Amino acid sequence: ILTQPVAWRAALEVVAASQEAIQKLWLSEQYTEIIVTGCGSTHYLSQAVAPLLQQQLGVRARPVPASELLLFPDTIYAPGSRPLLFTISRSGHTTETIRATEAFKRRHTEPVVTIGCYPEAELVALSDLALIIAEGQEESVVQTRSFSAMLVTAQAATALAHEPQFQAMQRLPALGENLIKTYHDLAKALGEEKGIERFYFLGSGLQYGLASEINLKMKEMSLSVSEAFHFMEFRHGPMSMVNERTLVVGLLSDSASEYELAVLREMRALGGRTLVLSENQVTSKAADYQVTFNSGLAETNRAVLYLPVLQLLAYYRARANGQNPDQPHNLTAVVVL
Ligand code: F1P
Repeated sequence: ILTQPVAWRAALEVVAASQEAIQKLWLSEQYTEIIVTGCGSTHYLSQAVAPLLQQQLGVRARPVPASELLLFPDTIYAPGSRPLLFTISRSGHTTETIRATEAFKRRHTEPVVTIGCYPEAELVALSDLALIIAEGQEESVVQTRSFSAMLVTAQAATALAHEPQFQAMQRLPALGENLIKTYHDLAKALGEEKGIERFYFLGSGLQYGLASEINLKMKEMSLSVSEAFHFMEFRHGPMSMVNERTLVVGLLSDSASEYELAVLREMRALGGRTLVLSENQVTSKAADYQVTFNSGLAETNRAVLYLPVLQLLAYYRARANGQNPDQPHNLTAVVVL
């Protein structure tokens, strides 16, 4: 978790090296929509990447778990549509993702793109374009460094459709290092705070997939009560779970922050505590604790900055609960059907 900005730097280099192929793909008229797929963490990464692709490239894009794509293709592929398949897998060996890709190739002639961390993987051999970040490899079963490196890869690849954004993103590794240094103590203190028993991660738009991923980190590493919701959805029922032992974590957007801050103020009034992650400092009425990026980057380019402090929060909660954060209960690094 602490050294991951090194992997972000490597991700930016991999994208720069494939610049021509990526730009050619974005300009291609071969496809009419993009389906983004993965499993577990990489499904949540798909949830973050699909809205990013749609916003940055102006093409319809949606996330689908690889198992659904494999088992229920007729609920996903629309008649007459020409989808590009965008697969994401740390290992490149997860059976559901591989089988869904093979089935896609039997039905469609459109390209397959993959992001992963292992160059020799089966999924790489099935793809027309592979962006592989070996620096993202990690020993833990839980995805942290790999997840953020693959996210930077997707962000940087879409930024190539808007050249100045790609240049601005070169600042990310330094920003990440600084963020980890500044907020490590806060993450540790909150992770170890036994007065907090429930965690809710709220994110909307580009941030929903990230909120889901951090919820998974908290759950699998520390076996805590943890859920993710779209900001406004939280008020339609789930907020009945909020009490003085609750931490509500808000991954703030740029465009709807007024609404999101109103939800957080409401949760504080119900007795919950709030942690807000945002580009700029927010009013203390909405936040008990704050992580401020001050990155100067557009929302489409800085998503990865939401991750390290929250990964650390889950790590310290796991330690405080007596769990091994690298090797959660019942999990293996690669799931085989
Ligand atoms: C997908 C995944 C991981 C999870 C665990 C089991 O792996 O579900 O997200 O943390 O390691 O496998 P991959 O396809 O991204 O390698």
